[in-house]
Amino acid sequence: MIEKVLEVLRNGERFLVACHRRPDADSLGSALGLIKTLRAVGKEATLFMPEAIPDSLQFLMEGEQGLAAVPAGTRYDATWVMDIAAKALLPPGFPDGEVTGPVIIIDHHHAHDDVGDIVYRDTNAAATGEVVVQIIEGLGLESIPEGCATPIYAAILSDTGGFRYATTKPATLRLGARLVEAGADPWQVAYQLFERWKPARLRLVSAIIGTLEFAFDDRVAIMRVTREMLQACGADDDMVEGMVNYARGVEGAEIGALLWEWPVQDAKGARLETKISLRSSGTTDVSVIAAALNGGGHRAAAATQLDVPIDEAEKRLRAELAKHFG
Ligand SMILES: [Mn+2]
Repeated sequence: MIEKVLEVLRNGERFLVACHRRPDADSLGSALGLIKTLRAVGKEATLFMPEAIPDSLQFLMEGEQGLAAVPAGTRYDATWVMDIAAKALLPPGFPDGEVTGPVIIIDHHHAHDDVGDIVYRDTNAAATGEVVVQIIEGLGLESIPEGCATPIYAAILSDTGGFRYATTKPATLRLGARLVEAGADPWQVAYQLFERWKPARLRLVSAIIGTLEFAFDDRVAIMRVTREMLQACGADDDMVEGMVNYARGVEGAEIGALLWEWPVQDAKGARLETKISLRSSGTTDVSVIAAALNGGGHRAAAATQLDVPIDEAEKRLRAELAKHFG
């Protein structure tokens, strides 16, 4: 199937490369890795970036400018979307088919709905960044192209939690070594992604941990974050990333859950919906629970968003968990 992707790559000249909505290190790192790879083989490649890039990922940009909107009249031979599991995660303002050309999905999630004309998902890959290396190899390039090592290393480091998750295979570590040999700096990337916190984020950690509750004989740890908490801490939504891991980290907890109040403004009006992040410490497949609540993800990490206030979302989550733990 990667052959089909390589064929579009070889035949096209101008490409647009996008991330999923609210880009993370894997999505942005793999997008930048692909862009540099495309340029290394003489193609034109542009990043589509209609959203603000989180502070912790700015170091990956290295002077790269993303397009907030595609200029009128522009047409691409194909558009790539990196690390996207569902249509709802396309970035805001994603251009229509006349502008994008065929949409190519490069990903490693078990998808629950399909988006894209050509889809290449390697669910064995620890990160979409790993799939970009498959493309580099598929092109027959001898070495990692200039500028690719750091973004791809960041993609893999982030999605494996620093080479710690069960998705970390010998090949993942070997690839990490190759990327370091090609110029990625392990401490600099780890510092930017994991070790550099604003005071507001630490206040938020404290507030979120303050909501910790246990359910089902302590097998599930549940936390929440509200708009009020964010405001009181002077924190923003980007700072919530990764917080759910504190719940998973409680000894004895098989599942960590975070309920997150999420403002929505659409035809139905302004309201607060609830995002739910789920993490498994190993025994339970949280993608099954997320799927039952209309979401998706992996065995160890899954999520959904419910169009109800946070208390109602918690009730629904607990009802679903009761089927597994009740
Ligand atoms: Mn990913």
